[in-house]
Amino acid sequence: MDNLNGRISAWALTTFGKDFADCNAKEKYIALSKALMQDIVPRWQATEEKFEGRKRASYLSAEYLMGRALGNNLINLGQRQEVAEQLSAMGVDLNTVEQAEPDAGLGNGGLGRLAACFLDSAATHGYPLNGYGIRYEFGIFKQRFVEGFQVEEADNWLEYGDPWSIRRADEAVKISFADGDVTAIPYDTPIVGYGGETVNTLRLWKAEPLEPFDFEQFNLQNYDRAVKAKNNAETITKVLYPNDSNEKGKLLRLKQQYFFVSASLQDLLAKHKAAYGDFSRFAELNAIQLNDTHPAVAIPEMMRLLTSNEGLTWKEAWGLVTKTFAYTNHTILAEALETWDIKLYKKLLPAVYGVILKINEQLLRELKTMGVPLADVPKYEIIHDKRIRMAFLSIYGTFSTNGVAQLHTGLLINSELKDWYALYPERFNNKTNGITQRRWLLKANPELSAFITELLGSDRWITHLDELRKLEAYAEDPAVLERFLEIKQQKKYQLAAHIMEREGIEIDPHSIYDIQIKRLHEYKRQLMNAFQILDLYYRLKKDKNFKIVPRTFIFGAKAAPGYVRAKGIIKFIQEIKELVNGDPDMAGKLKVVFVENYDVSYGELLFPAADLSEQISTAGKEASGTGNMKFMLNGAPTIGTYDGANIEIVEEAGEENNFIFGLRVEEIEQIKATYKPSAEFRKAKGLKKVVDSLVDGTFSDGGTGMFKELHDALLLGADWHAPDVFMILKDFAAYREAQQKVNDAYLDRMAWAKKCWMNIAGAGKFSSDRTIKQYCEDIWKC
Ligand code: GL9
Repeated sequence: MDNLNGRISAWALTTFGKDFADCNAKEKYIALSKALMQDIVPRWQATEEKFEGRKRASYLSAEYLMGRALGNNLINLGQRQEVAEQLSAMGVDLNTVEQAEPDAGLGNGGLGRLAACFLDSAATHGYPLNGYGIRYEFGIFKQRFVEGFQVEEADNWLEYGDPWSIRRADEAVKISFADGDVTAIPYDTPIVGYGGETVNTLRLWKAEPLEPFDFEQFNLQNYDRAVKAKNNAETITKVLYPNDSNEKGKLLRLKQQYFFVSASLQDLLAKHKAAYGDFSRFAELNAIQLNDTHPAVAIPEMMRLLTSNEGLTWKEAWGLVTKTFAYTNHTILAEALETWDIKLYKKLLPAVYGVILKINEQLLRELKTMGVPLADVPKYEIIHDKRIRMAFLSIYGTFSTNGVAQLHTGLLINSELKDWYALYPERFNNKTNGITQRRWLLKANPELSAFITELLGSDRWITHLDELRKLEAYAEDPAVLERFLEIKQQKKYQLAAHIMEREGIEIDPHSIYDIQIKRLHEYKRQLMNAFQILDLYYRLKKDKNFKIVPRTFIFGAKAAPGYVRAKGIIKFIQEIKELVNGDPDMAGKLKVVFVENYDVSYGELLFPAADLSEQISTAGKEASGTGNMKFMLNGAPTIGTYDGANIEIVEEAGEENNFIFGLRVEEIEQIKATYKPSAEFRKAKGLKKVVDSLVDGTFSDGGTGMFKELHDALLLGADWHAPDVFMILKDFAAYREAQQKVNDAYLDRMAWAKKCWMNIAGAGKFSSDRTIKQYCEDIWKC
């Protein structure tokens, strides 16, 4: 970077009132990032020019789980090495500065992180894709453990300011709710593609009052009332709803959805109109992707804007909407399919509700002309039982509906949405998820990256991940496998040091690192993993001659604050951790770690260090998964079920290089009506003892009753649900056996290394570059 010293000094001086040398790490991070922005903004402006007049895609998403930006931007600009050296000459360590950046955690998990990977891939490959979303003042909560219980704290990520975003007050728009109007202020963040050629935009909206405060009330000394409108407005974008998959009936959540959707559409329409005068070319020049149903209100809102504000006829507007919008479905969990009580819509968005009614009426007419029998009509109604079915609105109002892995799309077509598939088969398609190799290999694992580049004689894999297939040629090469194992060992040492520092737990760097990191959810079956660990503990206790390869089980997971059962599972794992780690007999054999506050940055340390990737969801429940791909790319075999993208992963890497077990979707379908968990309980070795531990006094849940509740949910059922709906007890024996196979396979060092290597070689398909190219070519046509 030209004149780095001068630039960062100037930023330190004018932002913090001190010399760069006197700044703390957070301030140094801000000064350096601001200096970097001076290089980024001109490229950003040039990109804007480059794409003028071309078709653009807009990604509408309530979540973007970006993580840190500094290291990523330095890498994508090709400046990391140079800047590190320049800083080092000033006595400053770049790593320390990078780590001072707070994660931008504006998402819950996979869905938000997918959006972040997509932005990186689109910018890298020169696709005109911009993101639209919400600038939450507080992102996903910070997790702390107090006596093994999860406690949530506010994530004040903006405390020192955000050097990457630019507030554009001149492009503010007005958003109207029945209870008052607010202003939406855009904050633009540059998305720098690898190579720095294309810089796209992530535009996040912040809610503010129309007037900063009410002077009249202030003069009357009614200070609370003077700022009431301000507080009401700012509440809209105050905090991310910390829920995985579902959020039921919250007025504020509806406000958030409508707020960012209306702002984004107004923005797109105004810009188009300014350039072209009318909307006759809008669909030709715009594609809008709905990231799940969270932004589905875009469909009626666009109709409203075009018909009421722009004077288009209903028919013209509908044609335009259904040529512009496309929808991605990310889950088939019944409780996650969003519906809204019509009362909320009527109260908050009466005009939009009126449009939804009309859309529903139009659908019913269309069903009639298509010859759908009257008896089948209720199956399709968008408004049904006094609720709005957002997935149905999304399918009907778009030209494309996609699932996120082959199995998932198949389930949508054949069961979950089969009625809609019968109506519009041409709308349905699959786009298997992917991840960006720039963050998840190049940045997170520079050691392995350098080795791959050396072997391939080129770094083309950084933008063309299929190149990894050529690594298969080295799968039997002992020198190559040795080098791989050395690198893996290095990453394991690094993680061990971090875990020592952050969690205060010493782990054996030569043990198997067996890692399950993802949101805490019953269907992901962290509880089954916990049972298996406890079973292993009891077996080791009972039989002193039972030999295993030392194993470190690592968990990372946040539970939605209101999800009591998930919190009970966290506490249960923590209790097992205390038992195992506190038992001297387990030294050199078993260790359990639950990392606090698992987030994107922690993930960057965990994925590269893993020996085993836990992907053990109940078949049919995990739409895709993307963590599974991050492990694979870093050379960790999967122990997992035939679910989501796991199926495609073993297709690419070879079943013999992974540990697949358990019931398949079809088998579950067959047995679920007659399934009796208590029978399994008696049959499967070791199972009774570990399940009983929930209620026999082995552990304490601090008197909360959580463990008894977990136990009963498995054996008796609860909340009108059948017992053990996620078939933990049914799959336990198969899982235990698969874990034994892992142990045995690990004993053969070279054979193990080969499995890891074949996973890396097969990871090419799972680049989000491939996914985004498919969206571009098949859906957006941009
Ligand atoms: C999810 C699915 O559950 C995952 O299987 C999928 O990989 C991602 C991205 O497509 O989407 N859907 C969903 O609601 N979440 C997902 O992770 N949940 C969160 O993001 C918390």
